[in-house]
Amino acid sequence: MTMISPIMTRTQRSEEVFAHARTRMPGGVSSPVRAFRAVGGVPRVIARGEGPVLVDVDDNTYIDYVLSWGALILGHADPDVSEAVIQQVRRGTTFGAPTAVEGELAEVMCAAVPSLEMVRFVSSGTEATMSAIRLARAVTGRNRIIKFAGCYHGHADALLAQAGSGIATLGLPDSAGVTHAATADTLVAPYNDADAVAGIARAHKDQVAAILVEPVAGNMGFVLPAPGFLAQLRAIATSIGALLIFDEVMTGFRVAWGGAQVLFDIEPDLSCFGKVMGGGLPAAAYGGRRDFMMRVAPEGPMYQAGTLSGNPVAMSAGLATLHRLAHPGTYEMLGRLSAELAAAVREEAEAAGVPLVSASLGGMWGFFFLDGHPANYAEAQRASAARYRQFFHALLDRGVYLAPSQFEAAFVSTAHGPGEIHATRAAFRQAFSDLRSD
Ligand code: KE4
Repeated sequence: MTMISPIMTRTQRSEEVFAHARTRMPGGVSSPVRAFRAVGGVPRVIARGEGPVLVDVDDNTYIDYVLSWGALILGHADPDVSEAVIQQVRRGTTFGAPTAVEGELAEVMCAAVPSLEMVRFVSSGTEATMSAIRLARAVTGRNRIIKFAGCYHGHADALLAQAGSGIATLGLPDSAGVTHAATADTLVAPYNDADAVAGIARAHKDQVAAILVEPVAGNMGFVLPAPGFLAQLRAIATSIGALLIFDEVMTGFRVAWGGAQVLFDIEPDLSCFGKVMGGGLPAAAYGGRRDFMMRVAPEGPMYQAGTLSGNPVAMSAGLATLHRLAHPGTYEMLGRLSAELAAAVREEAEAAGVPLVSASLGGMWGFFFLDGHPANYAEAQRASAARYRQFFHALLDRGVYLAPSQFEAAFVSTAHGPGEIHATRAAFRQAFSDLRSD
């Protein structure tokens, strides 16, 4: 059982290491969210992970609900995954040539996900979604992509688009360096608004190559699809001859063995995976129907490649992870843990008189400082960032590590148990007491 550390003041070593990092890396980080800009304070420099726990360079201990943004569904340094990686490293890390383990992982994924007949491995979720939309354009001969405000699909130019004024207008660049041309074919609709998508589809119907969606949103905070939303997207895509692409980089093997598409009984035309299926190493994939995937080079005209795609170390980590997840009862256990955490934060907030809604699905959960569940990004943005910031630090000081941004989801692992849940509920209670006294 993880003991909650007392209120912590020790961040000296993190500050020293991070100060140097900032001299050589923008923001001192390899990915922006890690810099704590949304919550302020000192990003904790992590020394090691053990099961459900992180330990930072000042030897502070945290129960981890970020789990490398969902990748570590078995927890940190899982013995089976570590052994599989070590064994492979001893045989060589990468050959730039076919290996048996790629086909083994592809077989497990295609057996688990009914819509998958073939997959192509890549090294990041960004590559997976970027390639999936290229494939959709190759298959349909069309250019336009419909995505949803608040859904994040990696940093490919075409997907760094924000909603233009009015729903049916084309996307506007959402990052410096992204050109108008790059987002000119990206249409942005509100999440959970199938009528808006139908409107866009009517306006652009024979130009739309794909509808790209996170089947459960995890990048605007944790937002579930409204009943029927995903089925409506399926029907709209079919009606206009566009492909439906499920970005399951976060939800794949996280909310259920076969991903959100199995939970919601929707068959997308293409799917993207990452995080969990890489077992904590850089691996991702896109896949779908055989006739679509046979358009991918070298079988077909759509080019996509990668030096370390399918490298045997990441494949071994992913295969070891999925073998463990296939055990009966795993997702029921993960679902219980997430539901207990969602209930705990809601109950402690209620006891403290703080408006808060929470939800969970499989190994994912989340909450908002709102008095009603948000259906989309605009509603999620109404949640108090200041209150999240206070809550985040009150928990961090008590040894509970949530995402340093309210527009993220929280996760659990098979390494979390009743002790961690009990300690986390206690930290919630104390943190709400801090909020009340502020
Ligand atoms: P990567 O390129 O970061 O491997 O995957 C991009 C991606 C694609 N699709 C979905 C649904 C995703 O959630 C992600 C990446 N998720 C973020 C967390 N919100 C990764 C953390 C980060 O950017 O540092």
